[in-house]
Amino acid sequence: MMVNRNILTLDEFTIQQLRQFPKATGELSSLLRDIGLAAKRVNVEVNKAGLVDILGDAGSVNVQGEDVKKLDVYANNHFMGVLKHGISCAGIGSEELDDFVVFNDEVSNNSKYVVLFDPLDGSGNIDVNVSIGTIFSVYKRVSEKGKPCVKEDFLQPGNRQVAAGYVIYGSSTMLVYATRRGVNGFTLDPSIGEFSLSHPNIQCPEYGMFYSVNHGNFFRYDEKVRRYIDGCQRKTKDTGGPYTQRYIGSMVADVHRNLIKGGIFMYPGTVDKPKGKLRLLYEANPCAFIVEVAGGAATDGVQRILDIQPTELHQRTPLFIGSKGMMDELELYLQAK
Ligand code: AHM
Ligand code: MG
Repeated sequence: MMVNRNILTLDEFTIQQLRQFPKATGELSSLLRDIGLAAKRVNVEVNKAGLVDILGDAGSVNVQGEDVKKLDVYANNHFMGVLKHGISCAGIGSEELDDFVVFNDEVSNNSKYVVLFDPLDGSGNIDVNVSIGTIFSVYKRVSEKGKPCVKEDFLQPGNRQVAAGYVIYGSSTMLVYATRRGVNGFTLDPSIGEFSLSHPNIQCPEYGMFYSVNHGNFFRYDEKVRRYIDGCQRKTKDTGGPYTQRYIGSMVADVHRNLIKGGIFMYPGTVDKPKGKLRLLYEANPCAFIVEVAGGAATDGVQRILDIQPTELHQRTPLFIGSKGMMDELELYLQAK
């Protein structure tokens, strides 16, 4: 098979970016390469999950009170291990762990960044061969270099993210990441085992045809949200509708589709869970950062996701995210009396 040498691998791309900033230390590039490596290893396990005894519950319950799947544990340990042995990360926070982890060795204490991640999002889909993902978020630490990282490093608002991204383990495996300079997507090329730049400079279309929401919760949503969903269905061809409903149950996959094709994803609060289900630090913030850099928007229904000051590692937030034009339209419904 001919290999297209014009296509950059993730490593080549990060090095190319680095070369444009001769004063940069290369720590972020190295961090992204570490994440790419962990993603490739997790991908191998995800692909053979049906064959080996790795499906199903690991028999424990995570800090959110949900069953932990074996693959979640594997992904969590893998991302944590790779970051610990790298040279750029002082500590991590994970959706699967109660508390943040301080690496606390000489190299790590001198590292610039902390990473927060959801090792395997959409884990309810593991057993049925539907796309799942990893989501990550990178912050420059606020604590003093040379010392172990501290909780404040992890409780920064999303607008302080230096980079964020996700990996989709789907029909093909992709890594998408954003820095303030842009969003780029890399598809894993199995013939060389490398993530290769397939979606340079991703821009989220201003409008799209998709709305993604769990309709099963419809009668538990606030009336304004219900009116908006109703509006999505009532739109006529003249008004650019009706929108098509698509909901995978893996946020990464839903957000990815809407990022590429245009659309809106919602996980609103419900009567019984006013803050919804999704976690601010591990799910909402990284996705909001990526979508905003690509030209879209993300709110909790009242304020911009990225401006929320976190108070707890595992806090939840309602989430509305997607194409700018559709988010503006949603806001009209949410602000209506
Ligand atoms: P998880 O991190 O436990 O997998 O939960 C997050 C997932 C999201 O990927 C998805 O959008 C949502 O939960 C689906 O939840 P629901 O089944 O309530 O619609
Ligand atoms: Mg999750």
